Formats: sequence, C-alpha cells, structure tokens
Amino acid sequence: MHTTRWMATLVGVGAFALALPVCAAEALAVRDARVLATVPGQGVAAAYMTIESPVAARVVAVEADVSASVQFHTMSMDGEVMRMRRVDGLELPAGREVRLAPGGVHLMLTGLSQPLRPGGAVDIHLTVRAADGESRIVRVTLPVVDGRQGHGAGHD
Ligand SMILES: [Cu+2]
Repeated sequence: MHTTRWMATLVGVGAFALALPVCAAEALAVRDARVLATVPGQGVAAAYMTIESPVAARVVAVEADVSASVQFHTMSMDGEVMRMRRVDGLELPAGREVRLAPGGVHLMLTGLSQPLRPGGAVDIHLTVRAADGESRIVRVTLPVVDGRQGHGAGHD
C-alpha cells in the first residue's frame, strides 16, 4: 500500500543528504592551473593556479606523480633577496578566490623524477578538508608552460 512509496522516499532523502558534502567539494573551482617547465638538472618546479571553494576549507596536502613532494611556499623580499618559506597548507575561505601566483604563494614540486617540458602535463592531487572535517581528494591537471621568470633560482 503506502509502505513501498514511503520507503522509496526515505531512501531518496538519504542519498541526497549523503551526496551533499561530495557535491560541495566537487564544486571546488580551479582556474589558470599551470606548472613551469624545467631545464635539465633542475629538481624543482613552481606551479600556480586560482582556487575557489564554495565552503570554508583547507588544502592540507598535495601530491604529484612526478615529484617526491609538493609544498606550499610563500615569497617575500628580505632586502634585495627573495626568500621562500614553506607553509603547512592553504586556507580556502568560502566563496573567495585564492590565487597562487608568481611573487606570492605558490606550489613547489620538489625532487622531480623527470624534466618538465612545455606542452606536457602533470597531475597533482589536492587533499581538501572542509570545515566540517570532510576530506576530499581533488585531481588537477597542470599544463607545463614555458616559464622564464627564473623561479627555480631561489631554491637549492
Ligand atoms: Cu618556491
């Protein structure tokens, strides 16, 4: 009689509720993602992108297949010397663009296992933790672009 329909409604509601956090994390918008090409012998590469999360979240870890580790760096001038400092993660305020860009916060791929050539691409995985504790892994494909800004110079 009515029982079957009632059950179906319950299942529907349950599935919708479960899907919500997933949808929120999947709506993470990543734009202008790219990694700078390297020259032979260069073990690090800088990567940039613009990230926007609809909910307050934090990028707690980043991994790439082509590098031993991926770190967030900040950049600042110390007199005439550009200094980079590793930071632990990246805050994503709800609904606000966070720009990783030359001269500011950026991603650093360290311990590269291969040179990065213009025209290629690199996959990275962002572990994004929402304020409610829900974690998601978001894959981003970074095209390798020619970068002559000499970013690697600030690194060993
Ligand atoms: Cu750096």
